Amino acid sequence: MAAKIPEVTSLVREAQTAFTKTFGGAATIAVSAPGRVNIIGEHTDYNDGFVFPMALPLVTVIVGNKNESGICRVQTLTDMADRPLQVEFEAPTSTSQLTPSSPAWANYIKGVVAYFPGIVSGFDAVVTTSVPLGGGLSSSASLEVATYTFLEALTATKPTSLKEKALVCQKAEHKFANVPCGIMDQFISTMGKKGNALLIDCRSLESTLVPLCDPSIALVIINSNVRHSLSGTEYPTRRRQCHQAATTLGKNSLRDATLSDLENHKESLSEEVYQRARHAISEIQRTQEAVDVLRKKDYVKFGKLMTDSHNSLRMDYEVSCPELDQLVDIATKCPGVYGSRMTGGGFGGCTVTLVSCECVSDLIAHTNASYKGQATFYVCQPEEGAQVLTL
Ligand code: GAF
Repeated sequence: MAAKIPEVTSLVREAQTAFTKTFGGAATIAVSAPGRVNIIGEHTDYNDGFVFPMALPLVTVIVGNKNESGICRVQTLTDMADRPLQVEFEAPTSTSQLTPSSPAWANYIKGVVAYFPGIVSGFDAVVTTSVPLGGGLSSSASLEVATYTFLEALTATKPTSLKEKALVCQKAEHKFANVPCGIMDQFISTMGKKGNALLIDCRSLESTLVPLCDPSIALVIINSNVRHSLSGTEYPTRRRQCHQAATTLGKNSLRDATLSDLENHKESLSEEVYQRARHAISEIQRTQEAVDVLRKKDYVKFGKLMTDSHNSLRMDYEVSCPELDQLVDIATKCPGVYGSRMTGGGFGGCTVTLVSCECVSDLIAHTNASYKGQATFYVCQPEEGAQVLTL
């Protein structure tokens, strides 16, 4: 069976109850920011390429209030590996600068507080989330964007643009979590639109809504429940290899390169760097082609491009893992499945599968029967980006 996704209102209620218990009184501000699934265009954002994510009904919620103490006090209801689950830090002033410290979960919040373009005085807040942690569905970005949205409501400061908001959240992740991520996750969590996926040009930061509301198809997200993390060396190494390939090809980024440019420089690149570049260049092309065929409702071609993307991530980019490969393998053998791929940074987390609507339960049954681990299933429609909620 597909997992039941908690209603936003029930997350808010749970956070409100905890707020009253911990801080007293009732929170007057509530915000939410979604996780995302990337449908195609993986490891292309930091190559100035295209990505095609949608916002999920899985969200991070923050409720809270201003306080008069100059201290920011935050409690999380999520059972994080790193403790404590409640932190306090001084609101930044010219004399107190924030720096990352333990516990790690609080750094995503501190980073956004540090770079927020308004004056943050003290606040009390409770955070909760339905985005699975380490599931490759952007729990980190949803926490950053929820924090920014909370601070907007707290201080009545609006960003000059939603792009600026996404960029501040990305900077928080770079500087406070030490992950040199691209812009995709913060962008979609900020700008997602119900009923639409978003084709994002990660060079110009222009985006195009692509309606995704055909009742004959479904996108099924399958969590391998293998925890992934971007904080190791693999992600930065991939980024560096792409940069190295672009430099050798005489390009600003791999967005400007073609596969024949790559072939012409093959001798000057190590086999590994050549493969990384082949993934990035072909994936940027695949993403544009995929959106073209999706607009024509050619799900067969779209699905093939999804599966090609997975194979490229597996063989050339080497960011998949046996569990994700097994899930894709099972899915692509199921009747009614158009295509399937890993989604997000890789090394664990989720797959995304495009399947004809009437075959969803067969896909779930086949996966449960054959997958070596314990999978979780989400059948999702595209949702709105971050919002202030009415209490
Ligand atoms: C992670 C990063 F945060 C994104 O910026 C993106 O690079 C993705 O991995 C891979 O496509 O989610």
